[in-house]
Amino acid sequence: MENQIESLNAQFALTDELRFQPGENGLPKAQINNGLASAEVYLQGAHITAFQPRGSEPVLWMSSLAQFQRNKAIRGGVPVIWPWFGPHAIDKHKPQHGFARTMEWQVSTTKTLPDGSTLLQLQLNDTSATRALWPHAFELNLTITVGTELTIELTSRNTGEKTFTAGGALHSYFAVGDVKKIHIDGLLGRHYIDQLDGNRIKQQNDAVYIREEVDRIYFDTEDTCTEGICAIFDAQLLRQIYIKRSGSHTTVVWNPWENKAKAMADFPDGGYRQMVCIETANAVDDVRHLAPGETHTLSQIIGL
Ligand code: TA6
Repeated sequence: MENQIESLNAQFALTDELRFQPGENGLPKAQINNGLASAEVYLQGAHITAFQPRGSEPVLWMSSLAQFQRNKAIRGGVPVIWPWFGPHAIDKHKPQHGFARTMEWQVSTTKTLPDGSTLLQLQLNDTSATRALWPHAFELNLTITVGTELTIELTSRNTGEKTFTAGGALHSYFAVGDVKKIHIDGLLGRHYIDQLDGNRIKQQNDAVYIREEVDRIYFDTEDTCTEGICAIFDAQLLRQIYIKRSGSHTTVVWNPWENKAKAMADFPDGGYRQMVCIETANAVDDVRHLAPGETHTLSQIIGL
């Protein structure tokens, strides 16, 4: 572990701005601190676990019971979901939400940008372990830019000989003061699949309020958030978190509420009050079909 950290810092550290160090449970992470913001990214899953613009409260929610076990999903932050969203369509024994979030990614680039932001790029390629789960050759790049905004770009490339179909999501957990005192704009008029009511299709006729368990996949939301603001209005923290997305026609909104929170070992019982997930996704019919050599980029820009 120490050699890995030393080698990473020798190759990729940026003086006083980006360094690698052992994180929770010794898992390697990048610690980013620049004049604009701070952030943390674990190599396991290319998992962003913190983002905090200077002078603001943390933007992402992390579970206090997150387990940071090798090859296990980390609860909170921004899990990278790929190459399928939700349970595997055929084999329920395959990991929920795919394998990208539990594999160790490689660092490919670090850079200080002219505006003072910090860029970190991580890469995941197919291995015998991934091919055993999903029989395709791929290159996955996650490009993270930490500045006054957090920009996350997940680019998948088909490096094989046959077309593949991939879904995914940037499964972002946002920190709120009290979920009962927020509302979410940007989804008005959109239809959604209510995963808690027999996958019935419903229409959003108001802002989104969270007063019970919510698990919805909004669709035909292409550019919803860039046309208007897809945003969390937080009356307790007196702030608005906006989310702009591209490469996605589906947006997932999730809050486990009390019972589901209690049922998850890595989720504190009352934690549902301080978080909401708004996920930029390629889910359901929005999966992407990539021919050999083709790429797709799913991206999310988060700001205050
Ligand atoms: O965010 C939507 C969702 O698919 C929910 O149904 C819930 O399962 C959540 O993801 C968390 O999934 P995870 O596998 O991280 O526990």
